[in-house]
Amino acid sequence: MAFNYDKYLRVNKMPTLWCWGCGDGVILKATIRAIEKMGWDMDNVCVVSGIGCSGRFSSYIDCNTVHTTHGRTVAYATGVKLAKPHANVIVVAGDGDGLAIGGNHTIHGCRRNIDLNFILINNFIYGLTNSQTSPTTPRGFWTVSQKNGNIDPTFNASNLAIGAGASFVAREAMTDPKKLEKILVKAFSHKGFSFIEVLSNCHINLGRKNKMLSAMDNLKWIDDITLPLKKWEALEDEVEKENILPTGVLREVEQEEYCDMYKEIQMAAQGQRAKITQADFEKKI
Ligand SMILES: Cc1ncc(C[n+]2csc(CCOP(=O)(O)OP(=O)(O)O)c2C)c(N)n1
Repeated sequence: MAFNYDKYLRVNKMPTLWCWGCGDGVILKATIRAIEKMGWDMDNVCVVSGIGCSGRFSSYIDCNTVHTTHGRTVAYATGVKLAKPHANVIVVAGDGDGLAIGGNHTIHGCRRNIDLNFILINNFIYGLTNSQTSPTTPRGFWTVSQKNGNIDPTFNASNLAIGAGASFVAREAMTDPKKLEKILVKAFSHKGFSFIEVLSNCHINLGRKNKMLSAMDNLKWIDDITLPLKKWEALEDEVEKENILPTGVLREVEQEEYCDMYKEIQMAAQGQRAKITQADFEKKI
């Protein structure tokens, strides 16, 4: 039977503003399918997204949504999760939103290990604003801000998340939506900060300006620069290894979760307050 996406979408907002062939739609569908697999009640799901093409995520999915300011997704989502620890919170950010202007928030979300599901849509460029260099733009690529080719070294986003302490880190390409759905289910099932780097295409603002003339060329390029983790580990040539991105679960560990620790502090503080009598209070002043 055909999957009923309408149940999860704000159909009155359709069609989306995304360009034809954009990976964002594939990622939205994979996310919805993963939510269905989790059996989550949409009234208990909150999607927080930033600014950018990826930021439109929260406009189209039908649940509690926050379309926040550029780069501030993790800050808002942290507030939501602390206020409603039982909510399932999904954060969606582009590589510019999550690694440039919001890079600071991202690393501290990872460090705190707060139970958020952070989907970083890495299309290697600032898509919405027409092709400025992002922290993941490959070296040598044409961008509107570096017309002679990008000279900035690139971030390996997943390695950054591992370094910052995220307890679940995975990378997958949207070229394989079924695999992506499975990884999202794993990430959603994990307690702690789940960082999922999803490689996606932007054939309009990255591809066609860098000799990938169609969406398919851009997707093929993504497949060319990725390998499943086991195959990547078996690569012997170190230079090749450095230029290929491994996909799959890259880190999965159990670590103390932030809301749990926060709850303990809250309870301790309330207990202390209960012990203070009116007489103590009067004595102090
Ligand atoms: C404070 C602030 N600075 C800059 C902008 C302009 N701006 C909007 S989206 C964007 C970049 C989006 O790129 P990315 O996060 O990679 O998302 P994509 O559009 O590729 O999904 C920028 C610079 C803004 N809206 N707010």
